[in-house]
Amino acid sequence: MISLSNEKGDLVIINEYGATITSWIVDDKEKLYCSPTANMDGSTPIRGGIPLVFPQFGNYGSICEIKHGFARSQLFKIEKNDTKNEVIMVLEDCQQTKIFWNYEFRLEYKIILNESGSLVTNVMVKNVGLKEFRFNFLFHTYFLVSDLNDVKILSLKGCKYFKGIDRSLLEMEGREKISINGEVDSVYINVPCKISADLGENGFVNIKTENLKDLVIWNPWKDKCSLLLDMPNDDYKKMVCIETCTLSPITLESNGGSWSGGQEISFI
Ligand code: TA6
Repeated sequence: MISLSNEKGDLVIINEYGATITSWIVDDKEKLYCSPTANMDGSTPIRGGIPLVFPQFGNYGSICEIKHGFARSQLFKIEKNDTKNEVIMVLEDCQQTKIFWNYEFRLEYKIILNESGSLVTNVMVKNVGLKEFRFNFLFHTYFLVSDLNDVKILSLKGCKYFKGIDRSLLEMEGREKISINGEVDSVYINVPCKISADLGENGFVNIKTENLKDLVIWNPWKDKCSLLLDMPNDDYKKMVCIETCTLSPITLESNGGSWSGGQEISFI
């Protein structure tokens, strides 16, 4: 476990499995949902916090054989952690990753807890092999909410999105404020690089992205939540995932092709 802190006592906790941020406390308040029954030992991806989805989103795109890729349960190495508020973690191809995705890569993940309390997560993916590859990348951020009825996601009016689980229906978002009152699993394409959400008592969040032009909103609601073995049945009421991502696959040429992207999340 790695922890980052700043002068005013804000705190970030990171589990080496998946380099998953499991807790982010700003002004004494937890901002992320992490399931009390999540597995923290790499046996399954951690249910909550900020899991990293790489190299494939869901089961789409025929990129690799594992849902949401493998990065979220692999053990990352700590590359640099010489200041209290910053860490760089790295995942590289190994025998195990090659079973799912036979490419040579380096994924560098930098996490910074700023003095203001904002959380910066930046990723750099490099192709260090002889074959070109394609990938998706996604920050699967679970925000903590105390009353789901109060949640309103803003900034998406006018964006195109795939509605529903089968992702077959492309619609135009007409709502100024998106509320969660049933199962939601929507993939928005080409969203603005500043997204805001009102999480009620849990605060007003701004998400600023770089090179992540798509966005997923997810809440499993009652029925789907009861199927999740690592989450209490009623906990869908305590979370909403707002996932910044790049979904049209990025292609990296062999021998050094690289891509980077990231987000800064801040509460006001
Ligand atoms: O990002 C949304 C989503 O793909 C949903 O369809 C839902 O399955 C969710 O991720 C969680 O997936 P997981 O494999 O963590 O159960």
